[in-house]
Amino acid sequence: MLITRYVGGAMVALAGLAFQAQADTWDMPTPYPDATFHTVNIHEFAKDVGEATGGNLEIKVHSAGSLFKHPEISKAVRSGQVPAGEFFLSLLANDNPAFGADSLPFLATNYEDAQRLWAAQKDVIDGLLDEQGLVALYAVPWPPQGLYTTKEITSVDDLAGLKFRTYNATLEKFANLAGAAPTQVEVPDIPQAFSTGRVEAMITSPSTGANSKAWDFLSHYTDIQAWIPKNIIVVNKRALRRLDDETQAAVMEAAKAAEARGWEMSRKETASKVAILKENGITVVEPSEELMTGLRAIGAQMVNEWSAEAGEAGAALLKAYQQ
Ligand code: PCA
Repeated sequence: MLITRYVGGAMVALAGLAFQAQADTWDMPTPYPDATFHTVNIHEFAKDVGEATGGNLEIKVHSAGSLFKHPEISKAVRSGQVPAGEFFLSLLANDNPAFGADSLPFLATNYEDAQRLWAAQKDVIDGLLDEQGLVALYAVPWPPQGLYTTKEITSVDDLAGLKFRTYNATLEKFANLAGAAPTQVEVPDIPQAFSTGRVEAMITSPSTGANSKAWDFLSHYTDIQAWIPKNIIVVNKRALRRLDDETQAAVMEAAKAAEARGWEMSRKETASKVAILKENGITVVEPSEELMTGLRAIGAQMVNEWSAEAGEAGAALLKAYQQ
């Protein structure tokens, strides 16, 4: 199916040279299932672009890692295999630590701070993406990240040895420092990873917990509000420049609206999804002093190490954020 798509895509690209007036179709891979608010927002974005361009640019969303697996999406857009895509921004932290600033524990834990952090990150990230032939369309945060377990957790010691589901290198490090045993699992695979016993705890948002039906395999949600990480939607620079000026402007306009709408959706998700967790029998608890002190100490160590790695760009970013 994938091969057919590529062959089809190549033919469309060639035909496009002969028939300039032909409408464009963009295949857009995304990592998360359709019910995820990020994906809902992307469908809305695609619809806005279609309408604003009178059908000149059709964006076809391929959700839940169906066209490319999550770790492949940024590379697929970079290489031009697809013109646009969505991914978890901090997955690029290997390329440059600046990409991972929003996943640092306890640096930005409420929406106001997250917004200021994004403002401080934006220019640095635009520059880094530009070097990769990418243009950022917009970024939207997940709700604050909380702790899901099968028992009450009152200190970092309680996490020792737990098989811990993670989603990026930063969380893997956090889990390791907390004495847990991390395993990377993509969102669509969460239910199976828990039901087969590969993992038994995780840190993620109320959204991902509720959408994964966490109550089927977990009992406690501790509201540690550890960080507010973002998804980013990027486009291949050449693919964007190939569009006529009006269509490019329509894409950028729709992106701006999608960013504002997405942040609003994220805020609303927090309370509504915690309520769903409760309704389904999850015990929602406020973290103990002891747990928070322990987790914050790990966070402080990680921010220090990040700063050392991130060099001047990181220092500038932190300074802009802390002002
Ligand atoms: N959900 C995604 C990323 C952060 C979040 O809240 C996940 O769990 O992978």
